[in-house]
Amino acid sequence: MLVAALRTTVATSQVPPKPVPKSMPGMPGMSGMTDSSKANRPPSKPAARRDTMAMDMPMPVPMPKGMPMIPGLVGLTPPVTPFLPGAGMDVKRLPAAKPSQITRLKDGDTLDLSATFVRRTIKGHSFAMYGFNGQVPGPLIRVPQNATITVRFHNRIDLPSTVHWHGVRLDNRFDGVPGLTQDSVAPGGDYTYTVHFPDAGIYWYHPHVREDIEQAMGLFGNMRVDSPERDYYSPVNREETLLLDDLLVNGDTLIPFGKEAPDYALMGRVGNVLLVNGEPRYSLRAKKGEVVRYFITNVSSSRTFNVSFGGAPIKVVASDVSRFEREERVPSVVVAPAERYVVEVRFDRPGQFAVVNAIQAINHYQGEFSAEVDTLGAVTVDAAAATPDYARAFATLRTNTEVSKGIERYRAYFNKPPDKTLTLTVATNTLPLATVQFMNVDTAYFAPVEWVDGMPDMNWLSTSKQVRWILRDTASGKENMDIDWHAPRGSVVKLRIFNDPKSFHPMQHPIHLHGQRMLVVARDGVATKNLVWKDTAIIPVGSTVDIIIDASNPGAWMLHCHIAEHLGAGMMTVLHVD
Ligand SMILES: [Cu+2]
Repeated sequence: MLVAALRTTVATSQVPPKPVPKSMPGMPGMSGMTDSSKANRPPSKPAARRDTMAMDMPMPVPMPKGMPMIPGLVGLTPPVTPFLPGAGMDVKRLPAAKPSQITRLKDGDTLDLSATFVRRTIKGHSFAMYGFNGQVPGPLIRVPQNATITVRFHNRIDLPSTVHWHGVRLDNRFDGVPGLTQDSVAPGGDYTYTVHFPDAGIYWYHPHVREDIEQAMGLFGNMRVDSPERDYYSPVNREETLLLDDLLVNGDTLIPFGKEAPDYALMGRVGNVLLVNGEPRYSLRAKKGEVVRYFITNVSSSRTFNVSFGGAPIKVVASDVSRFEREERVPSVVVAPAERYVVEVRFDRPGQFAVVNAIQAINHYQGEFSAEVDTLGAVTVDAAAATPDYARAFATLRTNTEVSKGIERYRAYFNKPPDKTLTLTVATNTLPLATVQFMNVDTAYFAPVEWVDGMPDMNWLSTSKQVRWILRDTASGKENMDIDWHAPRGSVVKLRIFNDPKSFHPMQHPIHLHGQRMLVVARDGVATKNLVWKDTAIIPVGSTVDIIIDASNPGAWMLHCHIAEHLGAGMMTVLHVD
């Protein structure tokens, strides 16, 4: 195939130009202050910048083994100023990131939440990164259902920021979207949020400013909302929280981000180190027969995970905003960026259970699909039996009739014509010629879901200056923020989303709606048999997905792709619930 031939011929005459070291002017508030005891004070003088830390764009970016860069791309760099948070800081002097700690709050309580610099050591390399309250992941905020808490956010990083309370149907003023519900919080600034939790389940918080940088650098944490019902979930021996992430590392440094605009705009930044709770390896010691309830959140910028537990039986219980109508046994659980799943796993025999991400990779150059298994960690199960023994409860697949009853009044809308239809597509300009030529061939085949980045060079070189990801309103032809979409409060809206496989570079999009809950009622005309309330739904390439929105929470709410770089490349609109 033409492209494969292109790929295997490395031009030796093209020597990458020596990158010009860029200083990083205009990044205010680089305070170097990370001690949490000082977190409430404004930043003082900037940390000294050492010349040896001046930043270069690494050349080339990490490529999969045996895959050289396309000759036409060798020597190119993305048309943005490279930016790495904390460049020039003495990493050794930063406080080491602490693991997430549980913060139990009750109705009326107040939490101080500071975004600061921390030192993270990953596979022997230390990086200046971000954390909330010195922790990565940030504190696990645990609250009773219907609690209202106050969160005093303190921005002590070097970029403007906010906090978005993902999946929480709260008061619109506190949704954390700059330019829509608030101004972004400047470095050194503060903002007070009131967060009300109407729904039980697992949620997460993260900035809504340059997610491609801030989230990737460690600003994320979970909120767990406890139902007052004692048997809301089945009895288990243990509960674990898994935040799935990845990080793009190049030797002993991170690949810089684009200062003015996100790079990796085509596919999003897909890391080459997989992380669970911020660490490259998850481990747990359990007893024979132990049932573990896992609360799983995908906090990565772009990667979709497919998680399983070494053959141990898995029961899927809940997702974003509710439990499922019926519990089901599943071989694995697919989690797109920003989605959550609650699963129960029974480790029924002694031994090692590998926690893996098993996916189908696509090699864009050869047009080949191949199975790939990454180990995320391991559960070591001892011979001693767990007590109590929850084998019987685990074997029971519960029916949550309350969930079905709650959905009943929406069923009349399932088969009506859509109120709104969106097409997902992309527009590009001034991409390198080699990339354009390649894409014209590449689009001849596509994967419904791209699990890995099979074209890191083209992806790296693309920025949101050249790539515009699009939500297009079929009726008006309007795109992204030009769509003027209103729904009366209390209405039920049927939204149909079609992911156009004929676009320049088709890709799956995890579409997230703020402040409301929604049901995925059909995929490609096939009705969903087991419903669950969601706030994020993956739209595979070529698919048509029907969504019912419960537009019950007034305000201006973002609807956007949760791939951080796609959001950064414009893939967003607003639903006004009047
Ligand atoms: Cu997207």
